[in-house]
Amino acid sequence: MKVKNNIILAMDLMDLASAESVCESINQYIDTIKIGYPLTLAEGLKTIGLFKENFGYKVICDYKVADIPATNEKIANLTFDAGADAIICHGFVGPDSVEACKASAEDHGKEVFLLTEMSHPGAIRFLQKDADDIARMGVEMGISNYVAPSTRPDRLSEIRDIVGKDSFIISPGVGTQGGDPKETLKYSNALIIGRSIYNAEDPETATKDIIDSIQ
Ligand code: O7E
Repeated sequence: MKVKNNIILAMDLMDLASAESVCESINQYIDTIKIGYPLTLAEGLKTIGLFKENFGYKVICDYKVADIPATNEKIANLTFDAGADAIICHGFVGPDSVEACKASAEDHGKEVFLLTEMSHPGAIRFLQKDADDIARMGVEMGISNYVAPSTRPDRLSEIRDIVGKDSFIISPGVGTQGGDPKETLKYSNALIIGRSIYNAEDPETATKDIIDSIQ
């Protein structure tokens, strides 16, 4: 996936009007948006199509799919049928569950991202122990897109070593959670950024400042 300016907007505002207003102000700088449960549960799956039609964005659906294969397949099919370009699934549920999302993506000609380690402090307790193995599983399965944390560059670097230089990694945790944009892009292909942009007094200036900082 090609991502303009290496920035994916994490749009977690919970009403479409506010979300669209932020998008209008930064539209010239981004072409890829990630939406998750906050906006989808508030406004429905129609948001996927609206971002595509109104802004021409690539839409990554961050539904962190983590169920049995049969249920994962239903969730992924609904997401792709609504127009998503990619879906994010959890890896800890194992290869059969991940395969269900991957197969749905392939059937629709779309992409799947495998979530390895998460960016928040609590991820250290359980997920971190298995994150390398989740990444190795992804490689064995032929997955080429990954999510790994910007808040721990050492871990991000280790996950990059496992998935290889040709894999595509996107990283949340920049800004509000403490991750540094430039440091993150040493190992990652694109930054996932939410509150530092959509909660900024001036989202356009905030976006420009981030772009300047990674030049
Ligand atoms: O901290 P913010 O506001 O910049 O937002 C970060 C976004 O990335 C937000 O949507 C959150 O749900 C998501 N995220 C993390 O913050 N940490 C993770 O480990 C994983 C994600 C995520 O997007 O998961 C799938 C990519």
